[in-house]
Amino acid sequence: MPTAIATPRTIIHLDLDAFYAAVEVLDNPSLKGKPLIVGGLSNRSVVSTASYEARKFGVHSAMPMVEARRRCPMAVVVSPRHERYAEFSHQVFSIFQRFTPLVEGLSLDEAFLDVTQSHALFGDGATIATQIKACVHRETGLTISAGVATNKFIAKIASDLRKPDGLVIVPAGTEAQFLAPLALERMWGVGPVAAQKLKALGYRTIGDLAGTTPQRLAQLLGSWGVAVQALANGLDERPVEPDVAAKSIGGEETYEHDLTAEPDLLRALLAQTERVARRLVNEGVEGYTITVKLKYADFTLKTRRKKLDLPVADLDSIFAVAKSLLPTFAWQGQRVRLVGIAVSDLQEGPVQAQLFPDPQQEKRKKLQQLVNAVDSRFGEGGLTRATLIEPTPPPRTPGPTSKR
Ligand code: TTP
Ligand code: MG
Repeated sequence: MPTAIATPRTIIHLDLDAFYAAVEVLDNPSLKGKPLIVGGLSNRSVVSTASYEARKFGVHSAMPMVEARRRCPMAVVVSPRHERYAEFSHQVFSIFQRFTPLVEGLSLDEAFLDVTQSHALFGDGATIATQIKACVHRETGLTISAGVATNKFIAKIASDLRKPDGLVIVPAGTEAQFLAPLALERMWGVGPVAAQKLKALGYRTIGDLAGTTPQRLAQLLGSWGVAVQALANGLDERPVEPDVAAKSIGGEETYEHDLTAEPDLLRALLAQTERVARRLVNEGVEGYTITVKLKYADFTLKTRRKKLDLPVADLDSIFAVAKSLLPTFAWQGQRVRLVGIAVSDLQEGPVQAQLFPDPQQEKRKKLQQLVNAVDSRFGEGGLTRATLIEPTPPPRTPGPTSKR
């Protein structure tokens, strides 16, 4: 009997280029092309990051600010604005989510995506990475580097090789060949001390590590040596583990004709909410935060969000919040080209130990499950509730406050 050969996975590692510095340049274009350092202003601070122009002078993350200024006295120094970076991060991660739910964030600017199941919809790994890079650039102005490979280890090394704005693809079967010439400093788990020790023994490249025995590496590096040897041979089985809490589920659409009337906006919002509610239930999650997003004809993007006391996953609850957020946008007189909604602060649902479950909410959840079942039999939009989009009466109390 022929043995089944497992299809290789497609893993993409993505990492924004000079992230904090790039955001500062977007918000203040006069900084473009200049050496820029982001970090605290006191003498005891360290560098958070430096623009590529400042890196030419030897400035890098974690360097004492005093030393950085000495190396690059003409650099502009700005202090970090974490909330602003989080907003960009949120936007970038919501782009990742369009291509796969399997997104594992490592930091604000870095994630692994497993797109093995996304090929039928979006193409091969290289095509998906290219699309993600284009979306990130078009929608945020940032550049991001990507590595595409059959596992996390190779994808991460690949994304770093051609920074900034890099794209490196390592086809299945070429992993060991790709790694062999690389300096052993690029190895995960080989810190500067271990690297020194290995170099003294004549090891220079990852290929040198691959060629030795696991026993020998275990002697040199301790128990970690066996894993290092497997990695050096391009073997890494670790799965991409999505972080539910950091994730958001969203839907948005750019309309061919700009929307100007409230019923049209509500219809658009409802259509997106239906998609989102369906996905939430399918993925078995519910969320606390609802964000509505409008893009006007002049491309300005506005968002409003509301955090709820209880998580929701059903169409009616999400749409009610979305509808209540609409009056908080100054959309009248604007032409709206894009409408979007997202649910975030997710958790696995439903909540197990709710002391007094809200029967209404339970009912709505059941109804949503039913809608999903009908839709999967009759195609999307099998059931749409027209009553949901009746005109909103003018709010008698001020609308919900927004974070932004
Ligand atoms: P990195 O991805 O390590 O660096 P980077 O995005 O600035 O540059 P590149 O990826 O192109 O090499 O880190 C992401 C952000 O995290 C960075 O912009 C600032 C912050 N950071 C710190 O605050 N301190 C640090 O020591 C590091 C490494 C990063
Ligand atoms: Mg980065």
